[in-house]
Amino acid sequence: MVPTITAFRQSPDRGAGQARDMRVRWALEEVGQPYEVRLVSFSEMKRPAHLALHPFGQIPTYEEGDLVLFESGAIIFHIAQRHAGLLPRQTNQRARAIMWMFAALSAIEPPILERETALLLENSSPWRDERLPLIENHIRKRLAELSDSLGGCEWLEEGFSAGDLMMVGVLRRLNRSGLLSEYPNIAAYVARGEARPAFKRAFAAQLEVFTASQGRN
Ligand code: GTB
Repeated sequence: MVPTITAFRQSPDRGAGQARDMRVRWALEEVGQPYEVRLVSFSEMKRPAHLALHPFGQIPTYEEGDLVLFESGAIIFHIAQRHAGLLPRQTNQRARAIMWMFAALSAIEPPILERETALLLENSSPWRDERLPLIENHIRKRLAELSDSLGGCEWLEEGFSAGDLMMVGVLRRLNRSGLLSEYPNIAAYVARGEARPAFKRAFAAQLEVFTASQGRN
């Protein structure tokens, strides 16, 4: 059964592939699973039909027969469990790959989101200039720790896994921040992820949505 995911009809990132459908597309491309995409506008996301799929009125969602999922982490975990290619078969290696998925979402992504909030929503707030360096230092601390963990390895564990997909998906939100280049092995790790053919196919697909939306305007 071909799953259907949802994505922004008009992504505010103008095709930079920063919305979270990008990670789901990437996972589907890695395992070779074709998928369909239903595009939704911001107002459609808050209507009952979409809220029935996603209680918080967001993208991405994932529908596969009777199964409806939201939360990119849960969706990617499901894809990785259902198809070969993103999680090792060996129990302990599999557990460690899953651990990195959680680490990406719960240890690395939160300060990155705080930074985006400070830049986008609190830019004219009086506390912005004091808060931003604190957040960026928190991010640096996490990147330094991750850099030590990765060392000179290609991926976080033995081979590329859903843990790397999630980690690269999260880290690339910093692509334009200048922070990644302070940690050359992390910058190279993100570039390795983005160089994967499956990533490129997913990126091209979401960019196509943006390009088409420009043609409609
Ligand atoms: N924890 C959820 C998950 O991982 O799936 C978070 C889902 C989420 O934040 N979805 C966002 C959304 O639907 C889109 S990805 N927002 C609409 C709303 O809440 O009303 C977040 C996002 C949006 C835009 C950019 N950008 O423009 O760069 C980047 C990331």
